[in-house]
Amino acid sequence: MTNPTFEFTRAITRRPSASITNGLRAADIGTPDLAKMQAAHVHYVATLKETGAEVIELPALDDFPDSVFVEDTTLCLPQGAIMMRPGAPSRLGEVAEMEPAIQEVYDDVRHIKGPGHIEGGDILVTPREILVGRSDRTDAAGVEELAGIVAEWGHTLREVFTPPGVLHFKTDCSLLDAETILSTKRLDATGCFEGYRVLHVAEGEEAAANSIRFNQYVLAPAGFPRTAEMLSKAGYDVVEVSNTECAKLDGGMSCLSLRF
Ligand code: CIR
Repeated sequence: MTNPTFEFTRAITRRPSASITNGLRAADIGTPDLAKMQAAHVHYVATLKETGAEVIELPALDDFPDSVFVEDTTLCLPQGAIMMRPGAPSRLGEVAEMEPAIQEVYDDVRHIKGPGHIEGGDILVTPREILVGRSDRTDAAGVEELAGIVAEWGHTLREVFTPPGVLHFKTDCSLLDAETILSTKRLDATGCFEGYRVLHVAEGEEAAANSIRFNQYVLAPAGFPRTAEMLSKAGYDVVEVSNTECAKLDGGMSCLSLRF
C-alpha cells in the first residue's frame, strides 16, 4: 500500500520566469541568475520524473515573479485539493493561474475564501495529521478555514508556530517517512514534533531542512554535506539539487512542486 504523504504518482511544477529577479525576499543577498535557476529546475524536474512520476510542467508567468514556488498556491490531499489564499499580496493572483491545472486532475477542488490567509509552505502533511504553522503569511483565520475543510475529509489539523524570522513552517522541516521528520533544532525545540522521530540538520546547515521525500529519493539542497551524510547514513537515498538561486528568494526544495 502506498503512503500518500511521500509516495506520489504526479507533481506539478512551473518554470521560472525572467521576472524572478523581482521575487520577494526577506534580505537582499544578491539577484537570482535566471540561467542558473533554470538549470537547477531542470535537474529538480528530472529527479522527480526519474522516480516514475508524471510531472505536469506549467509555463513561466512573467506577471508573477514568485510563481515558480507553486507549493504556496494549493494543498493537495488524496480526497481533493484546496486552493490557498497567500498572505503576500503580490502572490494572490498565482492561485487563479494554478487552478485550471488542479481542476484537470482533481474532482473535488475547494477554496480558502478568506478573510484569512494561508500558504502551502506552512503546511506539513504527515500520515497522522496536518500540521499548519502560523507565520507572517498564514494567520489564525486561514488555519481555521482550512481546518473546517479538511475535517470533512477526516483529517486532523494541528496549529503550530513557525519560528520568528522564518518564512514558512516547512522552511525548517520536512517529512522523511511515515514517522520521521527532518528539522532544524530551533523548530524542534518548540515541541511541535512530539511523538515523531526527529533528525536534526547539522549546526550551521539550517537551510538543508527544506528538503522533500519524493518516492525513493530525498531531494536536498546541495551544499550541506554534513546533513546529506547524516541522511545517507540513516538509509535515505539523497539527491542533492543546487538551490543557490532559489535561496536568494527564501525558496527551497518543497516550494518548487505540488506532489500528489
Ligand atoms: C516568497 O517570499 O513568497 C517567495 N520568495 C519564496 C516562497 C517559498 N515558498 C515556500 O517555502 N513554500
